[in-house]
Formats: sequence, C-alpha cells, structure tokens
Amino acid sequence: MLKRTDLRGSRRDPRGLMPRAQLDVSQAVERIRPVVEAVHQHGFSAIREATERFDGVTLERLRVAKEDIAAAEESLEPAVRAALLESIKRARKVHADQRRTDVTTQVVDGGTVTERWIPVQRVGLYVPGGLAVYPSTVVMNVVPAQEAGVDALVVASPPQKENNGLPDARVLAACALLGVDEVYAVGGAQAIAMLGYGSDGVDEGDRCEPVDVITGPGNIWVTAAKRLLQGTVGIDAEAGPTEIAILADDTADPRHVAADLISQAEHDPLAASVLVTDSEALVDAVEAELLTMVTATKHASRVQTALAGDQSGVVLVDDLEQGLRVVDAYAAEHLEIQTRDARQWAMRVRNAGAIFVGAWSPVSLGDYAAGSNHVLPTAGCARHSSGLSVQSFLKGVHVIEYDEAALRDVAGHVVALANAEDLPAHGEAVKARFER
Ligand code: HSO
Ligand code: ZN
Repeated sequence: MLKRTDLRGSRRDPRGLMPRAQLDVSQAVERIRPVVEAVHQHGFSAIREATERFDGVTLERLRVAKEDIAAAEESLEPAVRAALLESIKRARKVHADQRRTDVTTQVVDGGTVTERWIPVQRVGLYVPGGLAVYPSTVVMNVVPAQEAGVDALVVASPPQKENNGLPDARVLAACALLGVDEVYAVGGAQAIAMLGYGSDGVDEGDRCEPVDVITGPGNIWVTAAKRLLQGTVGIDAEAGPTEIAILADDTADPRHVAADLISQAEHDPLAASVLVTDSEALVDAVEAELLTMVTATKHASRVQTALAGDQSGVVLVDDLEQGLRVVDAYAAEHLEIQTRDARQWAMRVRNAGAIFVGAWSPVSLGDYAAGSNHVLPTAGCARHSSGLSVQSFLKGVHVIEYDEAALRDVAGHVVALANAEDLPAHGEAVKARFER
C-alpha cells in the first residue's frame, strides 16, 4: 500500500527524493484572496456569506453566547473532562518552564542593555473543525498563550450544522475549562481574515477587534489565509496537513509502526505517513499489518487515501546513518525513533517539529497528553521553525540605558561609523550632547 523509494547505495542529496505532498499554498492563496478581501471591506456580511457558502450555516451572530459555552462544559462527558484537565495540567507544567526572564547585560561601566520579554496583547487561536473536531488543539494554543501572559485570548472555530451552528460542543467545553469566553463561530479563511482585520457584528457585543497574533493549525485554506495576513498580524509556523515519519530498524515492532502510521493518516486524506528504515523485513511486516489494520479502522477510506498518496511511503536506506540524513532532509512535523539506542539517534536529529523516542512515546501521546505542544511546523518548515510555545507569544525588546561617561567613551566610534555611512547627522546627535 505504501510506495517504496529505494535510496540504498544513493549518494544524492535525499531532499528532492522524498515522498512529499504536491500541494501548493501559493495557489491556495490566490483562491482565498477574494474571501479575505471581502471580509476586510465588508466585515460581518462577507463572513456571513462565506459561512453560508463553505459551512452551509447561516450565522445569526459571530460570537458564541457565554451561556452556550457554559452549557457545553456542563454537558461534557466526565471521561473527556478528566482527560482534558490532565492534558491541561501537563501542558501547563511544560509551558511554564518556557517562560523567559528579562536579562540585563552590563556592556560597559554605566551602559546596559536589557532584553525585556513582553507578551503580545491580543491573540486569535484557530481551532479547526473539518473532518474532525479538536478540543485538544484549544489546550495546545491557549496554554502557552496564557503562560506567556497574553491579555486577551480569542478562539475561532467553524460552526457545526449538528450543533445548531455553534462550534463543536467539546471545543466550547475546552474553552470553558481554560477560562476563555471570547469565542467566534467562524472557520476557514474568513475566520483568519476576521481575526486579522477585525469585524463588525450584528451589534456592539458581537464585534471582533483585530488581534496581534494568529496561531493554530488548519487546512490548506486556513494556512493560505494566514500566509496572506502575515505582516498585518504575526503568525506561528504554517501548520498544514499532518505528517509522521518513523525512523526504524529491525528492532521496531511492526504493529506499533503500522498503528502509528495509521494514526496520523486518520487526520486527512492529504496527511503524510513515511517510514524510513534499513530493514526490508520490517517493511514487509508493516505492510502485512497495514492490510488488516487499515480495513478495521474507523476512517479506513481516509487512511487508505493518505497512505497511498504521493506524500506517503517507505524509504529504504543502507543504514541508520543514511536514515538520519533522510529524516533530516525530510524535516517531519512528527518524527518517531524506533531503533536500538533510540535516544542517541534522537539527539542527533536536526530537523523535526517534535521527536518521539522509543517504543513508549507514540505521536498520539504527544497529540493529547505528553505535555508537549502539538501545533508543529509541517511541509519541511521544521528546517527553520519551531512548534508553538510560550516564545510564540512573546516579543523581545531591547532597553538601552547609558550614562554620560559611557556615551562619551564610545562617541568617537559612533561618529566614525556615521561618517562612513554618510549619515553625519547621526554623529551630530551624539556630539551635540558634549558641545556647549
Ligand atoms: N496530530 C495533530 C494534532 C492532533 N491529533 C489533534 C489529534 N488531535 C497535529 O500535530
Ligand atoms: Zn494527531
């Protein structure tokens, strides 16, 4: 079911040889541009029209009433509540440790530079709701923003026909458990535009003020809209269709490997599941497991499409050294290491959104309850970007304070550089302080 790419004996750079989705966000940007522009110009009426067209829901208001959020929390199944609370607790523990402290550097006597970490003021968190609904994503977005000290948190999530045009009840309940009460029943590109530009609503209480940063995963249209809004607002790394890569040797359990490949394929027909191994025997065993497991799984057709797609496959390598080069070139959103000495291999990986070490750390654990964040860079963006964290909601600001003697001391250098750049007024600004 998985396409095989045999890189054994190949000395070529593996980057272009890996299975990867052909989806092109820049084309999607052109498709959603009219929606985003309409929301920018016309606000509520454009959001309403787009929601009718894409979600088949007629919006009466943008904002979800507080009573509806509270009711969703009350109706939450006890086991799901307990799981969400545990997930929140673990995520808080990890993200609290990511808080930054301001650092003051004494550059010279009388001259300091302090780096202050200041939270952004208002953040919009997008929670998808297409093929699946994602209360866990509420946790993964809200917890780091709260730990960063963000003042205002807003959630947008698509309206569900089955929930009277409200976002999914479990998403609303997760908001309630986290103390978030500004929630909009808007999804897709129109939600990103609403968060970025703000929008009027049916009345004053229904307005959405623009945010400073938008985070959260989404489908290609959401990702495209975030790319379009970047600059107007800050965004986190682009998180598109999910990916799992597994680096495995002959010690890996084929059932675990197959189950984990299926677990992320379940998200989306465009999801990518990639196995990188030096063991042909493992590949055969995994294929055999997939045959029975895929037919038995609930979302079999979605999983089948994802596994058979060009973005998924098996990559055969000579040894784990080559395997390491391959997974680094691929830069997966999630990378599992199921090998001998797994931790040692994991410590040598450079490019991955998150790394899951050994037999007992599957990606599903990280999706829900490891304490780590599951909003991670996809499509190779792990080469340059990090997953969501407290840092995503902080800005570092330098505060410079020199006294007279310290400025006098360095004045000659400032004047010399100013003259070298033919910007003499820069130098004058320093000299003026010492001439009388
Ligand atoms: N694997 C997804 C996150 C998720 N999985 C949410 C289940 N629910 C992207 O990291
Ligand atoms: Zn997942």
